[in-house]
Amino acid sequence: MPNLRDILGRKIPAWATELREMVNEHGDTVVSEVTLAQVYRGMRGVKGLLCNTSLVEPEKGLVVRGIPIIELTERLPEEIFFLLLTGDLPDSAALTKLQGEYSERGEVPSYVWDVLEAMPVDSHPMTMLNLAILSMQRESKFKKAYDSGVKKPNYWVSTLEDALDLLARLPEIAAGIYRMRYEKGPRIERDPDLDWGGNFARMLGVGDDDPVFADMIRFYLTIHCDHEGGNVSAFTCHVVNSTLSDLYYAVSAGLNGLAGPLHGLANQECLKFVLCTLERFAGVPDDEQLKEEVWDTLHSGKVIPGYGHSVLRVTDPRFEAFRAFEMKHFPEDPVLRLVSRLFAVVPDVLKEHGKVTSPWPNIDAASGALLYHYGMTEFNYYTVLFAVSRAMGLCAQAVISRGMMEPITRPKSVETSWLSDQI
Ligand code: NMX
Ligand code: MLT
Repeated sequence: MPNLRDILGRKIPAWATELREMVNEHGDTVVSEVTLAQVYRGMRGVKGLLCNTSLVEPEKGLVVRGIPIIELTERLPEEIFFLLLTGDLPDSAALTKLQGEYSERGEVPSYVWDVLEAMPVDSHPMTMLNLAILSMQRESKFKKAYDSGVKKPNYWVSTLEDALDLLARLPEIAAGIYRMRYEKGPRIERDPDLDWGGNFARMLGVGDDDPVFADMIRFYLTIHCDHEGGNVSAFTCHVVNSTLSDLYYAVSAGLNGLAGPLHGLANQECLKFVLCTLERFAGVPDDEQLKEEVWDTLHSGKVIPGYGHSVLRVTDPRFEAFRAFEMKHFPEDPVLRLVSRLFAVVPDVLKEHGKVTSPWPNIDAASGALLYHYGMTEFNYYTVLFAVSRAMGLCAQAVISRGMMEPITRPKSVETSWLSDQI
């Protein structure tokens, strides 16, 4: 039965050749222009990056290898990783093979726990996760292969090895952080016969073995998998990977970006906002009170977490998928009811406010309600769950980028005086 390495071994050379021929023949074709405003505004909309794992369409949202995310929500995260990497969903034999790889590689080295235990007890869980990842850098198979002189067309092979090792271990590390950081008792051992998400749910020790909780974790891991190449975590990972740093460096760099409140940390900020509002009004406020609350937040100079997006111009389909899951399983939950009321109120307020390009909710507006419902009330942990999932996209992008033999990323910067000379 072919494994991922065999499958990619057939596909990657063909992808790389196609790209190289296109660049050789049409390298001077102009594909994007840059305005002066875009130089300042975070290169928004500039098409200057290659990413084949997924695409975010402003009016449609995330499309993974041609498939809208909404059609993938019942797939296992392992299937999604396979899809991101190869462009195809695995058949059951290929899925079993990948799950077997995870199972074989899943043991977390004991020094990782030593590192985590040595950290101050109030460390943010994202700091713990990233330090755990970095601590394993010494095991990088890419680093060893590079040092022993492996050739460029084969860089992706040991990068894939690193990706599989890292992804196999992440659920146990992330669950261990949850139990350690919030004093939930000893770590729970993984079950080598369980799937990646099911094992994560088991090791968190939440949800009293409720099968819906495990399904929720699988769903959560599937839906946060990737969001093309330009978001901060993917872009950062790509840049670091392009220096031939190994995946441990590159993924932790990317996830450090995810830990910002304008990116993945927005899920924690959103739940914090919801809980503060529930507390202030001793329950779900009416829409007028809520409007006032949203205006107060805006007037204080803060953003409304979970709303707005740099690319999307519609409600994020991932938000809709979360809401559908929540409405199906626990429609009466007060946190969820407030998330619904915010959805009814915030877009109009943001439109009236007049600053935001897109007033619609993104994934982070809904994801925390689910976790909270299951008793995961420690909202500063939520970005770790996002990170475990997003590591799939970062890893898949990095493997393919190595396969395509992309050079070091190095755009040109300019001075303000140069900009003013262009006017
Ligand atoms: N609340 C208040 N102001 C906002 C919001 C918001 N939710 N969204 C954008 N703005 C402001 C933004 O700060 C900017 O102000 P200024 O001109 O003073 O700098 C202005 O509106 C224009 O920004 P946009 O062009 O609409 O958005 P941009 O592409 O710069 O930023 C986000 C996109 C997602 C960073 C921004 O919408 C935001 O800060 N949202 C809240 C945080 C959030 O939900 N982040 C999660 C994104 C998804 N993820 O998981 O990573
Ligand atoms: C993401 O999932 O990475 C976010 O929606 C942010 C983005 O795409 O810019």
